[in-house]
Amino acid sequence: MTDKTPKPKQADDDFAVTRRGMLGGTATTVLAAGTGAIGGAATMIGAGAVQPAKAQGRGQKYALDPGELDEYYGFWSSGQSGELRIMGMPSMRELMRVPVFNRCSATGWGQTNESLKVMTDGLLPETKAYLAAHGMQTYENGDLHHPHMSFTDGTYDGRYLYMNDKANTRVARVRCDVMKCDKIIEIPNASDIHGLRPQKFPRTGYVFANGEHRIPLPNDGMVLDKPDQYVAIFTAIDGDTMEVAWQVIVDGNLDNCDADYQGKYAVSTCYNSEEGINLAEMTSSETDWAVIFNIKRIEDGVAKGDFTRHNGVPVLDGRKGSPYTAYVPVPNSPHGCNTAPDGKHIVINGKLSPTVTVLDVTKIDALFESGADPRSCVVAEPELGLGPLHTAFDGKGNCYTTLFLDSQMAKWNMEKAIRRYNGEDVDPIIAKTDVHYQPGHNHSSMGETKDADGKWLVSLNKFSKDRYLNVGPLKPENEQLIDISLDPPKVVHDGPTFAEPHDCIIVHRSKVSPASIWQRDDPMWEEARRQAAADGVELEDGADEPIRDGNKVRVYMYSVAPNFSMEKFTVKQGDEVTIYVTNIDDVDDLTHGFTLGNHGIAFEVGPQATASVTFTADRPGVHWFYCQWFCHALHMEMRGRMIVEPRSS
Ligand code: K7E
Ligand code: CUA
Repeated sequence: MTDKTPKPKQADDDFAVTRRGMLGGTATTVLAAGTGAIGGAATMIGAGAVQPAKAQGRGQKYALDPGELDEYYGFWSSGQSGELRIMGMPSMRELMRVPVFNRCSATGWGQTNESLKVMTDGLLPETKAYLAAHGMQTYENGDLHHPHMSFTDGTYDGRYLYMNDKANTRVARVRCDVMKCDKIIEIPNASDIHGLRPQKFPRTGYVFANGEHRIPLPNDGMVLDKPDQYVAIFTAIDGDTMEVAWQVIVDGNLDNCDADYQGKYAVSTCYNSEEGINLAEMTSSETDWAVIFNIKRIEDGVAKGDFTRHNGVPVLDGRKGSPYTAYVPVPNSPHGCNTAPDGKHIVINGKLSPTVTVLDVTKIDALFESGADPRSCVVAEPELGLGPLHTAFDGKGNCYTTLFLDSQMAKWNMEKAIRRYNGEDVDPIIAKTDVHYQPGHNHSSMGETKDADGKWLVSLNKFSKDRYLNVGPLKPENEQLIDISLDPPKVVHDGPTFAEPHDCIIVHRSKVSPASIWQRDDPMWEEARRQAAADGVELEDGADEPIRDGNKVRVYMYSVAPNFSMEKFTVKQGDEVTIYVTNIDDVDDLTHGFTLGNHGIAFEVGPQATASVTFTADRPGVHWFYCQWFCHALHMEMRGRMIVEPRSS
């Protein structure tokens, strides 16, 4: 060791803790046996015993050795970047980016015919018309806040991830077998989808999505500046077909939502009971609501025709007094809505109130009987600190609530909070952990399922301030890994992130098993397969020459490292050219790409996949195409020419 540079204190400390792994574990065991054993423990572990923090246990290992795999997948949103990110947890290493609502330079998402089909099929006719009139095929931005996995029987089932786009009122689905988006739908009648959660039981089933802003219904210009006629819309999407099943009109603005473990109810936080349109109006009332949706009653209402159809969707009236909803008064402007893994409690986070409100789902049936006290399902309302936004759980009866204004994570006990509400003199708060800074969402390992395991918690902090080297006026955000197996919980790792992960889930790796290469019969390139069949071509064999069909030209090539099947192809200026590339390599990791120089065209072709792009060849001359995905020692040589003959005059 020649490096004498002092190490940062934090790193030193953690290193020491890690090295003491076995020793610390022993201390925990002995301490757990009872106070009488502490003396013995001190003798046994020597120096460790005089440092109380270490005497409580070593904590879990979060820094992995080279080549070591993480225990969890983290699925991260990216806010205004519009993509999904896959992290390894607990190492917090970013493993992959999955473009969803955004245009991706690397993969060609938003440019290939296959991705454009996903991005355009589910748009409303008026949106398609608007985009076409402005020379666009689809939106190229999104605001992806809430990624959640499909459930079966109260836990993740590894089929799909669902996510919202607040910017352009859409909901998307990502297939977990290939980690690519396969459906995006625009939600009619609503404005700006925000809160989104899948049904937990018996399965997903429905994906519940909140339209945050209030708009006229229909929003066709007939009603304008008359906010009293605006409505907010709660939507249930069929997670299998990705079609809207039904919608419910509510009072106020919808924010976040969650589902119960019984399959009976969904719950949304609802602010702006004042139905104001500016900040002062929206926050003037002391109370807002948690709105409870009675799924069975709504389905019955749809079956017996108690709805109005808008844009082809049955829309039920769930405003106050309707049989479909119950409005539970909670303090002003609630935000997060989180169902506890005990299957019984739902936590409504106060935001402008220092409290969270706990609902007992077993008391919700009674709310739908006439004359019920709407607060009779409230069983606790602990005061935690300033700005409670979201709550996570450890499956051991404890809850972890982000305090935005206090920059803290409050650990509190559900049972104690209930006893306190019932008048006992007991403090439900167990610990407060400083985070850096201003946390929004947090999430615990498997925490939104019945399999919550109480190991890790991530705090997604909106500001990194001084935590990293300054990179200019735009700074990263900061996510912190907290070991919640320790008491008090301890921040063990920082991770900077680019705009702007709102939310995440932490899924045990046993729940997910993606494929390593594509299946040739994958539906993603169904249309390419159909067109090739019509042209008498097998995609994996390619065609020797372009196939001409008027001024439409189709080029079928395959790639096998380090070659494209065509060294050159010739088209005429003005031709509408479609290039299909099929990667016939069937080896892990062997992705090819196709970049056409000076045409703004580039896309990824995974092993055994087909991808295609359509453009007009309007530049006479010689244009090189090449593979941009490093695939072989001769990757740099993997290229060819597109020859464009000038239009004959
Ligand atoms: Cu900002 Cu989930 Cu969109 Cu809370 S949300 S912080
Ligand atoms: Cu193929 Cu690089």
